[in-house]
Amino acid sequence: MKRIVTIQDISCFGKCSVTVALPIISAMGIECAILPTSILSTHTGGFEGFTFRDLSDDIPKISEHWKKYDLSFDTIYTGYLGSVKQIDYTLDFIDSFKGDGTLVFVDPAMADKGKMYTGFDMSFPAHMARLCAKADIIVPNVTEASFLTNTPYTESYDEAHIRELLKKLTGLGAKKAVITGIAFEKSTQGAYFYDSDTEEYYYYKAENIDRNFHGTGDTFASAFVGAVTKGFTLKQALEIAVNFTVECIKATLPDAENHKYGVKFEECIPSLIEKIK
Ligand code: PXL
Repeated sequence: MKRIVTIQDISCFGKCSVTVALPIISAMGIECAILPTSILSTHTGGFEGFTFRDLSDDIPKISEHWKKYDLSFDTIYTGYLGSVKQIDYTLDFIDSFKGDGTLVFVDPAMADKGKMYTGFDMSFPAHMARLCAKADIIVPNVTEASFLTNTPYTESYDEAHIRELLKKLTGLGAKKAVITGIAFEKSTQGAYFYDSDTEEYYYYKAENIDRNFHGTGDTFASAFVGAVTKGFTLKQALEIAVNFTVECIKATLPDAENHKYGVKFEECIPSLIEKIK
């Protein structure tokens, strides 16, 4: 059985990060170890007065303990990291645990819709870029891709702009980059992939549902990293993850007013299992 370790926060309510990654990756038949970086009462996207317990100093302690047992991981998957210190500890973790065949997968979760998430300023993307430099695959949204590459964020764009962003992203150091949430027209949305080794681009789109739900980036990233870890090609993995994310959004539409609670991915897990058979 393959084994992933995911390094990100636990948001106790409002499905995202670990509470999305762990069930999705487990359902795909992959062991999922967690390295929680902080515990929040809720995520930071729309809840007032959330608590934040910083677990940064536990990261090296957990890592030291794991080293004693020679633990190894097929994939290291990082998501939301709450501070520069957490990024630095995550870089140390990668140095310690990246073996020959280890895939380093970075979701630079820090911004959306042209804005940094609550709690971050514009000095943060340069630090996240240092983490992206150590990755094999990165999966930013358009805002994150713009901030990581010092490119002015624009709400609308054409294909040439996205390809340029993808080239700049791989210039940070990761060989492969995917930009999520790409819509060139109102009716479709998808993810755009670039492999700098083969200079190949691939865009996979599906139906665009014009509602915003929290945690869709984490839903996509978890299904994508799971499929890649299982050995699907990147194109296949992209299709699996895009289709799964759209299904999760559709399942949540009847409860759209609670968009900040996250998507109802649980109802779509049987379908995800079918997709990877
Ligand atoms: O889904 C990304 C995410 C993860 N963790 C926390 C967040 C967010 C986005 O807002 O606030 C704590």
